[in-house]
Amino acid sequence: MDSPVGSPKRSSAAGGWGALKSCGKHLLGSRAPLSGARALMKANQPDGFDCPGCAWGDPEHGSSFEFCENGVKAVSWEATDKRTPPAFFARHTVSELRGWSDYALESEGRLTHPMRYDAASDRYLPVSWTDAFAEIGAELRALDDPDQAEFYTSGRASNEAAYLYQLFARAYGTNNFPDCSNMCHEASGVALTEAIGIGKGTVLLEDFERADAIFCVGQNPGTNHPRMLGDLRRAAERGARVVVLNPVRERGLERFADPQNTVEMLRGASRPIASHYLQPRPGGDMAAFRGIAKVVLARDAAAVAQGRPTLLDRAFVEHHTAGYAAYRAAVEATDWAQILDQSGLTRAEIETAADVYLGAERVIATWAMGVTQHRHSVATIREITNLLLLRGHIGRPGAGLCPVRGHSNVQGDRTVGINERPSAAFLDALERHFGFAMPRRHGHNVLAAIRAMRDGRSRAFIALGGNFLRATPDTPVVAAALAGCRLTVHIATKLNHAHLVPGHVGYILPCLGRTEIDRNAGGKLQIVTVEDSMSMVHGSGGINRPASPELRSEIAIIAGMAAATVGAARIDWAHLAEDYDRIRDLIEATVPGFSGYNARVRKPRGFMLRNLAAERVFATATGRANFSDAALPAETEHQSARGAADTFVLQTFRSHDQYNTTIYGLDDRYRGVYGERRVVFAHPDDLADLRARLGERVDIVGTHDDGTVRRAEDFRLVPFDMPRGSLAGYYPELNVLVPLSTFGAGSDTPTSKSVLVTLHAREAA
Ligand SMILES: Nc1nc2c(c(=O)[nH]1)N[C@H]1C(S)=C(S)[C@@H](COP(=O)(O)OP(=O)(O)OC[C@H]3O[C@@H](n4cnc5c(=O)[nH]c(N)nc54)[C@H](O)[C@@H]3O)O[C@H]1N2
Ligand SMILES: Nc1nc2c(c(=O)[nH]1)N[C@H]1C(S)=C(S)[C@@H](COP(=O)(O)OP(=O)(O)OC[C@H]3O[C@@H](n4cnc5c(=O)[nH]c(N)nc54)[C@H](O)[C@@H]3O)O[C@H]1N2
Ligand SMILES: [Mo]
Repeated sequence: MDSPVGSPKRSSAAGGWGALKSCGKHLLGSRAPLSGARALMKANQPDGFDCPGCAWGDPEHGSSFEFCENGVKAVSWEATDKRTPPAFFARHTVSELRGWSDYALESEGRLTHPMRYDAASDRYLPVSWTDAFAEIGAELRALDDPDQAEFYTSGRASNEAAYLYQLFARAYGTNNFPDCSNMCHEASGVALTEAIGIGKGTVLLEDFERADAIFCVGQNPGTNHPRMLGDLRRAAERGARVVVLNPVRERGLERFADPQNTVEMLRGASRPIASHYLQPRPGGDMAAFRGIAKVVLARDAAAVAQGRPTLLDRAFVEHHTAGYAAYRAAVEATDWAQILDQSGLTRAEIETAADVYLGAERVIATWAMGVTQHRHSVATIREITNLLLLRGHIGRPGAGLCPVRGHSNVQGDRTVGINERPSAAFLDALERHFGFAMPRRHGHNVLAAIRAMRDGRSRAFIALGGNFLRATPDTPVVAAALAGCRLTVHIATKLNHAHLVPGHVGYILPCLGRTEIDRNAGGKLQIVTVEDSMSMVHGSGGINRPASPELRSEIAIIAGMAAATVGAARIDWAHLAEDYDRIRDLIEATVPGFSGYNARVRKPRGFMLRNLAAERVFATATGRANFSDAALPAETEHQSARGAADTFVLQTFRSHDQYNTTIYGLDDRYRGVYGERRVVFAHPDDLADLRARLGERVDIVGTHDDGTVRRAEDFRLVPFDMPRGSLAGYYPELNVLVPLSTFGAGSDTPTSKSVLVTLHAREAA
């Protein structure tokens, strides 16, 4: 039987009853119906915890329960009553567990005890916290140079944990902070810092209530930021235009039934979201935005020539920007043939998008991984920014730039100092406050850390959460790099594959999750804080009983390792871990924007960090917002694929049932895939041809020529509404195909959305 093409039931919308049914299933399936349901009522509430799902902002009136199917999955996955205790590790060798799927490993439930790898029995054995800290400290002290240690952060860590972690690593002597954001929104941080002087977005949630046009580029909010759909939908209902750019037809962006709207749910009604759905070729967004700008500038020139008023915000361009003339020249020099070929859009589609842009008083542009994970991502984000600058769509209500962040606190972790290239000002502030010298050498990001471990230059790997093995490119290389380390330490809630390639000395240290109650020895409840995509900082306190009495908070674990490594003479780590208010006082003293921190985070919605760009103060070298006059890439991956026989450009994205490397289930409901993950989506015409030549199931082979053979085996072909010559499939399974040697210019982000591959018939078994 043929698989469904595109959305399985064209009429059915995203959200709706499917979402409700799925929530029930996940609550029951995680065996956490009670704690899970109780926890949900407290998600994103003033007195509850920040949802460990996405980084979308919380509504102003935090009293109404914001419903989100994938938030339910994130919460119930953590609040499960399944456990992975020492007895589990006694039953299974590490070699055996390496054969398990990501899904099977995490399905075992929460880790309960600190564990140390025992090479003789190839098992993890329980260990005391005291012994663990002592050995980790001794191992770190024994390295020749602190720069031989890597301190990885995953973006779920709270501000307090992240701050203490960077303080530990810097007191130890290194700036090696590979961070999940290196694989995520790094290009946004780099591009926006160059363009507007701050590596963050400039809009608030309220701005979505006032925008006339929203360009939603390269993201799939129906799955990855479901609460954003509510804001897009309300905007669409008011008559705002929502212009989607996505090579793939994502159902959540087409229609959405709000599960929080009882009337709608009973009527089975749903509302359209996108007013315009453009399907560029992969990597074609820079060309698409260049095309829109070309139309805008041509119309402006015509208007001015005819004596009509300019279409641009001349005052803004003149007083607040630099580089306009060079940009205008670059746009004029870009030829339409290249714009149309790279973008894959028609001239008419681009003209229509320009009409929407010109017809709007207030424009917001949002984007995520479809934009950031290409070679020319920084240039693409600069081009999106260029377009907004032309009519002054920054620093006024209802308008601005909105990179939609991934992990719930990835933005906050950066704010409080997780940065391999810290500013001199930040290091100066730390030195003034703590009275000792901070390391000044720039450290490693993710790719540099992998190379250093691979080549034996780095010998210790510490992870504050995450799954470094499965989230990174070239999985076998990273496995060998981790296993070759002298020391590996994973602070984690659940077992994953990164834990199964231990170094010579290997630890798993289990921690409290965000949903759990965290009390200090004196019984005082502790809260942590996080920053969302809109730079709002707010408190988060757990409500569930900890999964095991042995668990410690991330902060307590970092403090324990720090004391054992660098001693307590300069910093009293235990004292800080005793009361997180003390860590917040340190943040306030050393990071700008946090004055009155402890009082302000206890207000219902927290507080907004000052965002100068949103006030039209641009902290760039020119003191203005900078246009970029970059040329289009000489060739996009899609163009090079067409030049090579049988070659496709493959993107790796998320299914509806996963959170990054955490797999909640095997369905991808909005794309009509059930019970499997080894699928590869293709245009129906490409697929018919491939099927005729190769059969139902194929192997995927990377063609990037750097001497490494990359092969992912046994994927089922599924037809989908997407451009010819492109393919799509799920991360992390396809990370074996993503090369370490291709990355974004200026961002070093792996090119997870544009991998060159060929497809092959399955070799007869
Ligand atoms: N439930 C859930 N929520 C999550 C996550 C999760 O895994 N599950 N992950 C979190 C994290 S860390 C992040 S970073 C975000 C990720 O959020 P998204 O960026 O939405 O994640 P992806 O699934 O990678 O989807 C990328 C989208 O970009 C499109 N795309 C691919 N290539 C191109 C291109 O060249 N141009 C354009 N215009 N579009 C393209 C794809 O078709 C797809 O729709 O979500 C966060 N929230
Ligand atoms: N091919 C491809 N690769 C990608 C991407 C892609 O789109 N395509 N996306 C990239 C992106 S955007 C990102 S952000 C990265 C994600 O990379 P990571 O952040 O490293 O990966 P996660 O899957 O989010 O980490 C999951 C693990 O975190 C641990 N964990 C969960 N909750 C907690 C907690 O509260 N505390 C602690 N200490 N640990 C916890 C659990 O043990 C769980 O197994 O992957 C990147 N990799
Ligand atoms: Mo991310």
